[in-house]
Amino acid sequence: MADHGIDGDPADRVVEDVHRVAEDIGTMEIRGAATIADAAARALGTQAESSTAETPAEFRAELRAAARVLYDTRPTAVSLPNALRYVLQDVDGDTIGQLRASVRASVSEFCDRLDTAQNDLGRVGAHRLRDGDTVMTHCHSTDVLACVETAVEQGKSLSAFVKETRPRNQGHITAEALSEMGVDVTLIVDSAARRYLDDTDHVLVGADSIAADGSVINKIGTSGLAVNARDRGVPIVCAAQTIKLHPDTLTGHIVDIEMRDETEIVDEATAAEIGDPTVLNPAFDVTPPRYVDAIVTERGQFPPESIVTLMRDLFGEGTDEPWQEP
Ligand code: RUB
Repeated sequence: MADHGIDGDPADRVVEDVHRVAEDIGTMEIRGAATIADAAARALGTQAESSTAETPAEFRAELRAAARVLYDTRPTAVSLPNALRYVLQDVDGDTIGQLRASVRASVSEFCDRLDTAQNDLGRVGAHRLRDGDTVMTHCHSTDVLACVETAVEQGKSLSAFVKETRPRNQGHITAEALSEMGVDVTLIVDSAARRYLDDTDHVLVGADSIAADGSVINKIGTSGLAVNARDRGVPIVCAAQTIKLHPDTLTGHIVDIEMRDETEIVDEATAAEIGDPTVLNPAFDVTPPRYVDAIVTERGQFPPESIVTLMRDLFGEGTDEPWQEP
């Protein structure tokens, strides 16, 4: 019997499906902040449904262990811990059946809210887009796509410069999605962005995290694009549901920027041919608020510097980590 009153290590009872989701997040089979949040919440639901715990204490410990497996996958998108927090904070009941039902309800409520928030955000963001406008995108953001899709549904005809977004080429996913919506898509290499900004009406990017000072943490290359857009006088808008607000930055926490494997940039044989240089592969960067015109959320549009007020309303002054052992 362990100190916390349960048999064995709860980590050993995290179900295979949760490990699979964690693996898919780590390898980016599941990617993008909103999609990661949805998958993580559902994985906690799977853990609850599959649990063979014999006591409520065991059940709760297993759930926390599953959350830790998911939490440890990727560090930058705050939607992941925010999703885990949402599901874990209200696990309520005296029996395993009640606890399971409580998790089921929280997961379903969370995923519904995520969908609703994205639709609402899409309607807010679509107001910025006019018939005939051209947007420029970076990476693949479902929040950005929601804005464009709503505008298209409103009958607006749009064109897009889509940056391919090295090294993983998420721009290809964006290009396909925009084409399916009927947007006229032009794919460009990342370094061609400045060349085409003079033909662009809006730069639209998503976010993995928004810091309390209004900084936008998003796919590497966002900050360079924003600086260029400001120089060319093109507004840069970040579409980000409030689940992307990083509550820990209210208390001075710095958002951890994920460093990914160098083989995403250059394979081992090519690296050897070119003298085995040091390769650095940061997945995200930080765009200071002075380069961002607006953050579009499901609660409306905000100048980045004012986002702290919304963050405080939603999260209070700080957060806990309910996946840690009490
Ligand atoms: C994805 C990325 C996206 C945000 C927002 O990075 O930077 O812009 O996650 O996406 P990666 P969404 O491909 O490394 O996960 O709007 O879908 O939440």
